[in-house]
Amino acid sequence: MRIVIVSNRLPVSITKDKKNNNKFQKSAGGLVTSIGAYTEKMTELSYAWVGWPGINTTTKSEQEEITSSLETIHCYPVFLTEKEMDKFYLGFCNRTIWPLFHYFPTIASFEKEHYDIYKSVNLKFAKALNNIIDPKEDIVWVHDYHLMLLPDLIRQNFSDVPIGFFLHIPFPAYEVFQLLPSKWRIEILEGLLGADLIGFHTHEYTDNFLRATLRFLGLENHFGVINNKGRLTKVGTHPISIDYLKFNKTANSISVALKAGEIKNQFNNKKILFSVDRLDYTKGIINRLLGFEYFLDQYPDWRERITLIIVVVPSRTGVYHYQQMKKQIDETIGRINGKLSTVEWNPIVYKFGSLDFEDLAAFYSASDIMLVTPLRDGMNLVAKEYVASRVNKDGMLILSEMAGSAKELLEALIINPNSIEEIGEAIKTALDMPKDKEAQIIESMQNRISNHNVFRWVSDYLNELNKITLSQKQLESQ
Ligand code: GDG
Repeated sequence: MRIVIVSNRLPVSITKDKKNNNKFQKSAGGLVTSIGAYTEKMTELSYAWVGWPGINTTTKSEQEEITSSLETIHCYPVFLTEKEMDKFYLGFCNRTIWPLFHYFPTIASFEKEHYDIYKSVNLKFAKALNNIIDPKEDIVWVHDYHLMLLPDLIRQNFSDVPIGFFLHIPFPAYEVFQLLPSKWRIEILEGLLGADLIGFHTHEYTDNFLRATLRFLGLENHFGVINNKGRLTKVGTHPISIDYLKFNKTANSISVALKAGEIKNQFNNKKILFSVDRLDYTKGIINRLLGFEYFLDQYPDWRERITLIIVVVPSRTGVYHYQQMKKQIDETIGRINGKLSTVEWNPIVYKFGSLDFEDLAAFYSASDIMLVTPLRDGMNLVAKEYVASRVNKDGMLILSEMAGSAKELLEALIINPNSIEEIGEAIKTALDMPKDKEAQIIESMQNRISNHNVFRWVSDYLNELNKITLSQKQLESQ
């Protein structure tokens, strides 16, 4: 059996070094962290990964060269033109679906040309897969909102191959999904129903999808199974997770412990609040900064005794709202630091860039409080990674109720990210929390994540996919 993973981006991106040679760079983001943790452990030939290689304009010979070098790591590139990247990726994916599915309808655009190119790029992926899929050996697993039409396009060419689909972002409530023009929303639902199993992070997203299929396609479900003209699709909740041991062991390693010690010394053993996310208006970065400012205004005794370290990883910088968000973050940090800094202290230390894995682990280790405040987030892996990294069972997680992970990490300090006051007060509660209570909370969350780690997520998902394909065969033999 081989798993063919299909996602918009490959787990590695091709970049050019100074001598114009191709080099591989690990792609960023939650999808690659989670699926990559699984593929790293897989044996050769047991998987293939299909996606965009991160580079646009290349000649035919360059494409051939990239294709053969990627083949050595089981990756198969789908090349996109600049126009496709503009209208498909920056356009329909990130100006229509992303804002809409994260409940930002007022900034979503609905341009027909973007949708037309979204369709043609999904078709391009389907054509590429015709040369890759072996229907006797393969299971196909399509990921995320960029490729929602793909399951049905694959199904048209391969009637029996098992197809899974997983959505990494929320599936919105019926009234929000309804904002998509009717032809598009129907095609999207039908596209997804080409899969045997459609997975979501939470029961709410699953229910939203089932309601949409009932209202827009008139399809009932029986315990999550939809029978669409004799073809069964199971719709289920499969909350994604992390490689728990990797984070826990890295945090326990000598090199990371030393780095964490250096960070604490650098900040003179002040309390450290930490946050890290991709640049995104969904992540609630401004409210987090305002929550910290509220805390320092309400509890001035804490000034000069606490620092917020905030890391923002560049993302989608070609989209207007991301450029605006970056400007707003820079200005808000400048304003708060300008207002409160002293000769010896800056309340906020800000990095716009990414950290290497060991540095990220060291910051998780060195931080007394982790702030995760998205306005909306499918799951949020950072919250789970912080908990897994607390080897001494201390520290505290402040977590937005709008993140899928809040459904699992119930013991964290759960806040509503639209309330600056709640964020600020939660910082105070975390600082005042007795050590034994911290230990109880962290341990309980660790137990849950270590049991339900990313490997369990994959195996549960694949078992469920297997079950539904068997039911389909039984139905066909009746
Ligand atoms: C999407 C959904 C869902 C971040 N900065 C650095 C870094 N990261 C890594 C984190 C984490 C990942 O990127 C981010 O994952 P999230 O889940 O927090 O967020 P998205 O990228 O928006 O992911 C999300 C996820 O898919 C999975 O389904 O949870 O809701 O939006 O793993 O560690 N890694 C390193 N340096 C950084 O600076 N090394």
